[in-house]
Amino acid sequence: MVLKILLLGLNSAGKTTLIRHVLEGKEFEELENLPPTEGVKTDEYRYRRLVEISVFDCGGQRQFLEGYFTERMERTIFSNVRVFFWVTDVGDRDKLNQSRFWFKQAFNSLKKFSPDAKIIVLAHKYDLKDKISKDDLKKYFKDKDPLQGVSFYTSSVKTKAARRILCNVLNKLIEKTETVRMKNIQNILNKLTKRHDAKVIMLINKDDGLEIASSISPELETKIITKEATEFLQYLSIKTLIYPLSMAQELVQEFRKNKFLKSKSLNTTIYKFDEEYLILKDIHKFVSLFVAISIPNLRSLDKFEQDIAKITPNLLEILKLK
Ligand SMILES: Nc1nc2c(ncn2[C@@H]2O[C@H](COP(=O)(O)OP(=O)(O)OP(=O)(O)O)[C@@H](O)[C@H]2O)c(=O)[nH]1
Ligand SMILES: [Mg+2]
Repeated sequence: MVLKILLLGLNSAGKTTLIRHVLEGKEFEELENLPPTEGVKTDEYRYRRLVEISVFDCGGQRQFLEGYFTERMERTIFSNVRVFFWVTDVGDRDKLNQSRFWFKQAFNSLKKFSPDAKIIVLAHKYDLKDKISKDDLKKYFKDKDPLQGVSFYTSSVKTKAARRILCNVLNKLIEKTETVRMKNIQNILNKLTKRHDAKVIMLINKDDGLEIASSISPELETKIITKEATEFLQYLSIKTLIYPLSMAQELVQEFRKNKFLKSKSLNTTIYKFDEEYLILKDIHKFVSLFVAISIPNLRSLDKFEQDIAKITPNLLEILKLK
């Protein structure tokens, strides 16, 4: 099953930045100065390594927009859409009128070719100080039109709100179709967590940096994620903001002191402080394991690494990477 996502909006609204931020795990600074998108750009992604997503990112310059509604292109663009994002730059009041106009065209085409698509208007660049509020945008877009079933959300690549919104929407879509696979992965991680009394074991998709599944020791579950833990995970390119992962704050502070242990294997990085270890291990070109664990001696670390080697084939099989 491939999920088709359609992104439209006026030029410079932030569509390409937004989608690459979420699905390629890149931060705002890495995405500055992207060239304008020429016509329709399609890309395939593996969201959380669990589902295939086909993104239609449509350049928003006027000459392109006009083309999308011609008989030749309309069907191709607007058919089989699961989620439609209309991206509006909330800092650009002068173009709101145009944005509303083209949104309504797109809305009609969607109703014709993908009547079941989820329709979302993003009040994007919400980090800007001078902006139109989401509620005002909603009023303006709705006008006299009820726009049944259209949801409005604020979004920003700078504040990570964009990642939260897009992931929420995508997670809901895959919740039902991927339940069994997710449960199977979860079970494997839970067993390992229990066996070694680990604090956190997370399986991560390297493309988007997002968690595929995680297992957290019960005593940590109630703690809220700290800012420092978040920063540390970001340093490791793990995007956890949307997950209720908790981490011991002390581990992160200790990490700053830069104690650092080399592992025997090249694809593993181990950070050690006293008896606490943070392990980041690539188990595949596309997948890593992140582990926070307390280990009394190197022998039990060896044992833990052996257990990881044992479960790896199963995990890869469930993720269809074998
Ligand atoms: N402040 C702020 N700027 C953003 C945000 N997202 C994107 N931008 C900026 O908006 C500008 C346009 O971004 P693009 O992603 O190229 O816009 P686009 O909608 O793909 O434009 P076209 O391809 O021409 O349709 C860039 O300078 C981005 O850095 C955001 O969340 N906040
Ligand atoms: Mg673009």
